[in-house]
Amino acid sequence: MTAALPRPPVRLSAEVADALASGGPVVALESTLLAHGLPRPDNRSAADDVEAAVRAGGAVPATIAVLDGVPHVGLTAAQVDRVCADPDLAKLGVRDLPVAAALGLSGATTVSSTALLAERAGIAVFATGGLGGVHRQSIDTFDESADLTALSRTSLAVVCAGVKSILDVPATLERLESLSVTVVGYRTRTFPGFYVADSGHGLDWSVEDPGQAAAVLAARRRLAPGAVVVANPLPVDEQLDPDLHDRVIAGALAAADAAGVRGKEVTPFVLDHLHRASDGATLAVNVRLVLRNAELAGAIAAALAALPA
Ligand code: PSU
Ligand code: MN
Repeated sequence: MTAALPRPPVRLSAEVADALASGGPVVALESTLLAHGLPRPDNRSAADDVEAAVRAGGAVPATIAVLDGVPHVGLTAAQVDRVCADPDLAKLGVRDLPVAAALGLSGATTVSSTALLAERAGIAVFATGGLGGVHRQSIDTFDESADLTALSRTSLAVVCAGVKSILDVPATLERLESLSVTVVGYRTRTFPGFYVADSGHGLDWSVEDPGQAAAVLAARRRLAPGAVVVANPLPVDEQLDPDLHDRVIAGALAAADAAGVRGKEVTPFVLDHLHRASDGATLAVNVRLVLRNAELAGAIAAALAALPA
């Protein structure tokens, strides 16, 4: 029998290492949404804008990706260039990390793998756009994102605008309950609908400010492993027109079906289809909600750092 398993080497940028060493606020950011969720070249400026939003919220950003087999937590500008420019960059969930590490491969990290690597680095707050979840037709395809089980094991606050609206939202909420993932609305008792403010599904709990979100996370960390999802809706005046939303989503799902797209290609295919079918409207809203989540995550990290130990 082995003693504790060795931890995978995680390379921290100097700024992130300094912030963590002094107990300062840090926010993890995933790279799949940059590499596979947003089109090139817009993804490159979005990457900078997301990091700036974390700073505006009061924390140090730590964008995470695997480069030449090494998980990097906090990227240089040249490393962000690599993530955003390479059309063949792999999409790495948790199960893909050992292969990338052993074979020296590079890839963008999803919510699941970013959460794991962030936790290993000692980061407690994470911002993304929308979580992966249970796909529509999952009864036939068994397609449920590894994000959900990962969040049941990692002790982070994850700020998101709900789950991507291409998914089966009520089924995803049921799975989050089964997995004992804590879910709170940010100033709302309805679960956000990603591109739209309201998914139509209720929540049991809400928090009113970053300090309350930080206190819920601190209590969760004292209790048992598992994430706190902070669901942050877009304001109604910034959401995608709901009629356009329903129309383009139906078209994108039908296109994915017709093209026979399966597995981890589904989410990038559908997001790309939506961006085209809406003439960029979904893209603008997607970037906007990620920026809002990043800023709120920065404020939650700052509030967490200010809590008494
Ligand atoms: N949120 C976005 N855009 C994205 C994603 C989330 O706004 O591209 C990504 C995340 O990285 C998430 C992944 O973990 O989609 C889920 O992919 P899958 O459904 O294949 O598990
Ligand atoms: Mn999937």
